[in-house]
Amino acid sequence: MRAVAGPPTPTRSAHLALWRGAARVLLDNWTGTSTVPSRSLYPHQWSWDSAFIAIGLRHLSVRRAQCELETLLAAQWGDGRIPHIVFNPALPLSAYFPSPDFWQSSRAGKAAGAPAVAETSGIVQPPVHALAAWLVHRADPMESERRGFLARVYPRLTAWHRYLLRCRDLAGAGLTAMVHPWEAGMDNSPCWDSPLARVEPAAPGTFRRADLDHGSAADRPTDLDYGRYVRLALDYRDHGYDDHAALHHFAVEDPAVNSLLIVSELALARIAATVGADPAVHAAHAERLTETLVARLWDAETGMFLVRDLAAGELIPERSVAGLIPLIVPGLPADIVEQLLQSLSGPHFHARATDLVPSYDLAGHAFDRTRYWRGPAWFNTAWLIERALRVHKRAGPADSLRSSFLNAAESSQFSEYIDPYSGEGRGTLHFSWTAALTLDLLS
Ligand code: 9WN
Repeated sequence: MRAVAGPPTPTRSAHLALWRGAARVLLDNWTGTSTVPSRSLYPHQWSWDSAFIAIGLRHLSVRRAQCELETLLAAQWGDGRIPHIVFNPALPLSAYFPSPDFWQSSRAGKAAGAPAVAETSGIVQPPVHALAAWLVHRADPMESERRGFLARVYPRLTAWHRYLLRCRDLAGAGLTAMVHPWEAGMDNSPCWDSPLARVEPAAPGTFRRADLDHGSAADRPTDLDYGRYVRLALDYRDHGYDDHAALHHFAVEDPAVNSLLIVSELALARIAATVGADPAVHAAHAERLTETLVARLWDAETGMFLVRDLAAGELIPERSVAGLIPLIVPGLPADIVEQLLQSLSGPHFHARATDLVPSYDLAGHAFDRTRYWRGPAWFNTAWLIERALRVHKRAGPADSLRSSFLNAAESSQFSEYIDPYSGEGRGTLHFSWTAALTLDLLS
């Protein structure tokens, strides 16, 4: 399959070097059927990474973007879950931890319908996929239709959302819950500190962290975090990845995950209308989820959404970028939109050096400007907030965020995240979603 850049546009020609650099990252990280987030730190296929990557790849090659999503969907489990990692069988087990022999998906996940053809993890990541599929379709609707792309992915995406809405509505209150910090995609967010404190960590000598071969220990989660991640994943695996049988010592309703589900349900409604299915059911899901998101996770006092800890039955008093991402939901009440916009530009999230939103409260007790999801600003969340600002017709702040994003992507060599005060790149370089979303903002 040949990657072809689309026709030049005025914005793109003004940023030709940046465009080429971003395209180079995606070409280098392409494996033949999908894209690795990073050749060194993350050498397999990740779920929400692939959704963001497809959104950028569509500007290079619509067919490659379709293939990215369909490779991931081919590893979907019978119960509808899309696993957070699909492993490349050609790599040694030492390439990444936890490796396939840890998850044991094809054996331990058999009853839940884990595929026999691929080894995967058993947990999930945020549902950006239907949004990505719709945007990939929109990049070239005729090509998409000719290849039957939407007709093929629609039943799989519907099954995915059904899994999240039925098997993962653990509180029975109408929101989807995440059962592992990796599922929310923001691994060591301070939001997880209190629910994680209840989890007995696995003994340090029982696993080996491959991430520290490639990333700095000061930027990554701690060994204690890892002990707890390992314990939670092993408990889930030992219960056959069965959501009803598992004990779920960690279970949270996350505002970012639920708002991405809403936006993806709205995308699914458009996809349904295009393939001749019923869009009303998806629009109804989106409406109900929006009402429930506000009822269960909105916190007027902080002026943002918070995470709900299901075991404690209460909201976790930590401000993180996950609580601002619901701004992407078009049907939010106007007063909530106003308060979110104020929070975004207020002292907890506006770092002056960059408009890229820090992952955690700048004034928070656990803020750490370099450690992963405890302060650094990430490009995928910036892209979501840029889109959110446009949903609510805030062109000025959206333009400013877009330009900060592009400057930071360029100066940091498409880094994984940046220090929100200095703008310095941190984590791995040539990170795929940073490059992909750069292409999208340039297009
Ligand atoms: C665990 C791949 C993934 C992202 C996550 C990010 C990080 C993995 C890790 O990398 O998580 O899934 O090993 O730290 O937190 O959002 O999808 O880029």
